[in-house]
Amino acid sequence: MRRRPLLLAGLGLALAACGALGRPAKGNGLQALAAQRGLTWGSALSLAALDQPELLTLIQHNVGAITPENALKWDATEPEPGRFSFSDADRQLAYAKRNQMTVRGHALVWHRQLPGWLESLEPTPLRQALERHVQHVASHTRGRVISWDVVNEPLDEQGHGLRRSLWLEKLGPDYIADALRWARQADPKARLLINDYGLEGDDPQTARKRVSLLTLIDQLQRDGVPLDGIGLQAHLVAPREDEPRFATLPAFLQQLRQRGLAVEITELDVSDRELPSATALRDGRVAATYGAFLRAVLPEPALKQITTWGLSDRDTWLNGAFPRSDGLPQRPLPYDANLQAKPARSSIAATLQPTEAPR
Ligand code: 9MR
Repeated sequence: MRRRPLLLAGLGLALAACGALGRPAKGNGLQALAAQRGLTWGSALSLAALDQPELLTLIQHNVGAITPENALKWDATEPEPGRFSFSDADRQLAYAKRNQMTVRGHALVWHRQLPGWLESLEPTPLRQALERHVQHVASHTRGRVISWDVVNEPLDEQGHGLRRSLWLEKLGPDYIADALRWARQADPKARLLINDYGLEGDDPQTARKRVSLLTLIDQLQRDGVPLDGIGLQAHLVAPREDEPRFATLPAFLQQLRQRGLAVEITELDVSDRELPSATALRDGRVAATYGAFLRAVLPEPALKQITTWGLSDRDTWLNGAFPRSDGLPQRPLPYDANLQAKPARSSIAATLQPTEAPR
């Protein structure tokens, strides 16, 4: 137990279980297990979930934080210039408050889910629109969002520096520093993050993307830009042949910590799209991938929270984006589409137990 002695961890669990830490930590729910390690366990929350009482029961049992899956994105919050709309987001924030959950804000600046009017703007009005958007949205949620994905997916997918998005093409690289500064002005207490994917594996492309990120961080820090942490989305793929490994991840997390940054796992799921059809085989390999990933990240003291991108397979985005070749629905999350716990859930719970991987 690196962070604190076992006795204190036990006290933390007791406090968490009786709600003294301000978050629900019911019995053997994932939040209760994560709280023993000083971590928060979260899930993305879809709008549809709010109308599914059985799913909500499961969420309340397992989750201490939610991330509105789509309701805080630009197309939802500012569909027309200067006309802001928070009805969906506010329903989700109210749900979190009622259930003593914290909220992750996602996302202030991204290259997707943008309203059409934005894309035709010239650089000067585009920068003004970005400032107004960041200031307005982050002010609206001030005090209700614990951490913000201020800039989402700014890195080039192949690891060649920054992504050539609308933002980079029209505003140049300063849009990242600007957005972080505006977010800090609007909500001084929220943890401000850059969030991206493809940073977890051991392959050369991941290695390049990590260098791009560290280069960006170093530049921002030299310029005194407010940046509190990095979000690793962790959209993982269960490997077909090899055992899942995350051999290089701990050293990368350490590089982030050495820069004074917090780390959050923000969109964890494990795609089974490369695996054969048999359910038991898929579930086993997905579970093993969760276990291996958590064993790599849990010892890292900079880690603050872990969020899965949905809790049950009925919520996953993966069937639309990466359909399996056999047409079967994917099984990437801790619970199946009928809300039954899967081996992934057992693997997560076992790995969170303090005896499994002391930190
Ligand atoms: O889960 C989200 C899905 O409902 C949306 O249709 C999709 C649109 O781009 O975005 C999904 O969430 C993404 C997240 O915002 C950023 N990282 C990748 C996620 C999966 O695509």
